[in-house]
Amino acid sequence: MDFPLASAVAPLLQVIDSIGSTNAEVARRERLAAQPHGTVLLTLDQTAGRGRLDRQWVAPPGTALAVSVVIAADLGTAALPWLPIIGGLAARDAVADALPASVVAVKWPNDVLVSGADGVERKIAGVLAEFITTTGAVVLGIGVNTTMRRADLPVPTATSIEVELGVDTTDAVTLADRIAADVIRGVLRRVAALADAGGDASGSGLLGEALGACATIGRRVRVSLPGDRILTGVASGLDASGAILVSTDDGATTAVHAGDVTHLRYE
Ligand code: BT5
Repeated sequence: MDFPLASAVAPLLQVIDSIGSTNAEVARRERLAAQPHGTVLLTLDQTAGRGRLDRQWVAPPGTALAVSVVIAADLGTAALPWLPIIGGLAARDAVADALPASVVAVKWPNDVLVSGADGVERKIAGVLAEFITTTGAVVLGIGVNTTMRRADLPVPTATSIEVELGVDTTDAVTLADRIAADVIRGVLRRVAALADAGGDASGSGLLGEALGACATIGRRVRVSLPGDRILTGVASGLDASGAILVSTDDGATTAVHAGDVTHLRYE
């Protein structure tokens, strides 16, 4: 498989025909020896994809891009929560470019959603960031549903570029190459800007960009917090650490650093 566009933007790129999980493999290699910043592993056949919190990321062979990027930049620990957000922003741009007629947005922290003609938001991409304690690098994994057909969608809440375009003639490798190149370029560009700003998300422009691209801001949300706690309120912003600010009905504002957000439609 040829990925000329992705090869041109990744400092080091390996394309693999099939693998359990690109993140697990890049993390395994990183624990053996530190890899250069921008090392990329990608496949169109990931057989044991991982989501957050031990959930699964599922895609039939050849229908989705799985890409993992080694982030070994000098950002400082406080900036690390921004990496999954960077992954989401890069994936959002890549999908928006492939779907110019669609509304594509980020759901905090890092899901990419497409609004269908029926007004329902469906997930087209997800991000998993894994911190490797031995080297301090982060493996940033991004999955994008490219040529999945409607019958292939793993969950009813999913969609793909092909489903949204309404055509089934797309060349899978060409499309995946274009998406991969956009994702890798978008990740490395934002990480470089964050590093240049000394890890300051506001100074690097990242905070402002995330506020603009994140459909969660301004929405009424339900947040499942670790420990089965639920928070309901309006997402009012992001703080400098990348946490989402949720204003609850009692007037309090809580900064949520980790949780699963549901956009509420009718409350
Ligand atoms: C994610 O987790 O969204 C992170 C997905 C990261 C995948 C990439 S691919 C490259 C790298 N290598 C890996 O092994 N992983 C990364 P989370 O927010 O926990 O969402 C998982 C949930 O999304 C599942 O429980 C399903 O409900 C749903 N889901 C599973 N597969 C999906 C798909 N292909 N498209 C949309 N939704 C999916």
